[in-house]
Amino acid sequence: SHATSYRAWLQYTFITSTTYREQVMSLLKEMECLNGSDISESIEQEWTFAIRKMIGFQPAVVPEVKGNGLRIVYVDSMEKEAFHIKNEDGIQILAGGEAGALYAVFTLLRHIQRQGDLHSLNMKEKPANPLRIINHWDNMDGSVERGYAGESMFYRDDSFRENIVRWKDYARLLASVGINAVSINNVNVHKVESYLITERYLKDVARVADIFRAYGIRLLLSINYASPMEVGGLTHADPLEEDVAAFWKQAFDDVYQAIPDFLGVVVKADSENRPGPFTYGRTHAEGANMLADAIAPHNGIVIWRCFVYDCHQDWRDRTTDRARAAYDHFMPLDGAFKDNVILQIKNGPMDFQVREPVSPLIGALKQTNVIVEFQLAQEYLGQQRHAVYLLPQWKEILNFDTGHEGEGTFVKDIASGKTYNPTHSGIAAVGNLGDDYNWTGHTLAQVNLYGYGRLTWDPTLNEDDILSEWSDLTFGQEEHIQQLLEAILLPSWLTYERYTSPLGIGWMINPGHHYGPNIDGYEYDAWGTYHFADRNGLGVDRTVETGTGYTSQYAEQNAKIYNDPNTCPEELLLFFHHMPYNYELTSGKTIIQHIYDTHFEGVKGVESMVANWEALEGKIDDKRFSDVLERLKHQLSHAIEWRDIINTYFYRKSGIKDIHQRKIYE
Ligand code: GCW
Repeated sequence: SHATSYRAWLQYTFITSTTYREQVMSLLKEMECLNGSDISESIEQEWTFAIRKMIGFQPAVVPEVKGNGLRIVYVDSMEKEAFHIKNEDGIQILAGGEAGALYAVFTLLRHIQRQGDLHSLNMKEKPANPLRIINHWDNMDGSVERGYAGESMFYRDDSFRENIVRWKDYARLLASVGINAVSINNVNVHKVESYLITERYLKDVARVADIFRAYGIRLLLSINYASPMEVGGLTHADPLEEDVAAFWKQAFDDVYQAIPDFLGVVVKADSENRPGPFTYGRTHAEGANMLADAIAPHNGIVIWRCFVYDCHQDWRDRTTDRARAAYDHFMPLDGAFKDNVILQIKNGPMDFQVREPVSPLIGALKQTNVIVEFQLAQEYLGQQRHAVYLLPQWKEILNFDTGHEGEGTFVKDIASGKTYNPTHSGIAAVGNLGDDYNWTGHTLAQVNLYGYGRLTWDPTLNEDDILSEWSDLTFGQEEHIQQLLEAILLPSWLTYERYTSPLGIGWMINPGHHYGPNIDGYEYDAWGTYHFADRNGLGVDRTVETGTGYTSQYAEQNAKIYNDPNTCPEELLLFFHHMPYNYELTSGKTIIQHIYDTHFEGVKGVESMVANWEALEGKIDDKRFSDVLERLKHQLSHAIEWRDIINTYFYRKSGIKDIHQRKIYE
């Protein structure tokens, strides 16, 4: 009974329409075989397996398709990952390379599962983003940092697991939505993981790479900046010293010896107490460029994360602003990084909160390769116990106009490379997977992985269409099911926002594990995440005149809008301004009344999620039905906890009553 959950959106459910099946049988009874490479084998396997399951016959793989059948033709003039599926003298896939053909096959299978028309086929696609990455935060002891779906699927007890089938199924899931790169260890690289780039583990890493390679996915490893000392036995890790450079050169030679198409490394340096070039008085550029030079002979890349801020702040100090940090650190280095270095920037300036403005670094860096980082793991969004469909949030971010090259400088075009034409660019996301039977803990969290892939492939897809695709593929093509899932998931991000922290303020969660409400949990802590609520109001003053000046990091137009509470988008009002409780919003409500109202509404929202899910009983398999129901019920009780704690807290602070006299505990 775990199998349906495990198959996620690759169910390949038997199609009951005889007419449609007969059509597929006649048009696609054979497939012309390919050249026998790893990817070719995957293509043939995926195609024949899925057709057999959906249609009930096994298409023959033949040297030459004579009549009707599927033919794959490689076209030199097309880009490697691009394809064109058409019905002209039979169904043909034109592709720029094997990866393109693989993506085409998955696209066609999706089309067939949804009983799409096969006569007028004409699908011409190529990915918008060159790099479409999942970052795992897996540790070799088997734990996953911010993992909410069981243990690591890669490691246990400081060794690689014998998990070939699962790795392959994972690769299939990823390739089916166009992901082309994966890093398999936590960016916080501890002692044991530092040895992943050495003989001790390279054979195992290569085994994973082999499996992924057959699905067009390239491997990345996170590295420890102090490895020259911890692994190499040197006394320092100064990037400008020759012995350090030599250590890395040798390390990369070894890695490429084992994995010739290794993509590169991910580095978290001088961030949250991790080692980095600062120790030696070197800049991020000096630190990254040394690695870039060492890996360049193998055409590797260095992905350097920008999550750098003062994590030993003093809450008494109102001038230091964590939100400013990434821009302050990296903006002066624009243009100083080598061509094979890419800066990976979190979508917001803080840390994956339910609502943040877009990071001001995105768009501002014009001469530097950039990757935008999202988080599929719902660290601050209910940890995959709450159902939150993340696509609406990502769409908003990707469609944000940074204004750096005039009107219309959208985040999605910066990520895709369209705006500045960099050597490398794309999108990465922290994964939400583990070894749970359903991959993502919450079965509905599968939609975020699916949607992430689809959106990085084509950021112009909208969240509704992605959701209906996913729902058809995952739960069957029934309108009623789809409508209920839409009712549950489309508003779920806003619902989550309503019952948690208001108007862009963020945080208000329990320190450490980050689950559940704790309004003052971080208020007097060192992490720079404050709300500054007092008896008159709350919010962080980030204006130029009286605050931290953060607003000035945006292009002029945005800076102006954010700097003024009257023009600041209200959902971000408290991110940028400290405002009185009785300030009137455009809705005519005061801030305090808005807080009360949204918290009552948020709980109502979850109530209807539960009711809508209950209406699915008997329409989907019992296992998925009851597992999700259990989580939704937990979400409801937890939303009530959030509502009551937030409402009581602000009632006590402000002394202002709810005008509707609902129950607020005193
Ligand atoms: O979101 C924070 C997490 C840390 C994480 C860090 C990062 C891997 O709380 O657990 O460390 O971000 O992105 O590096």
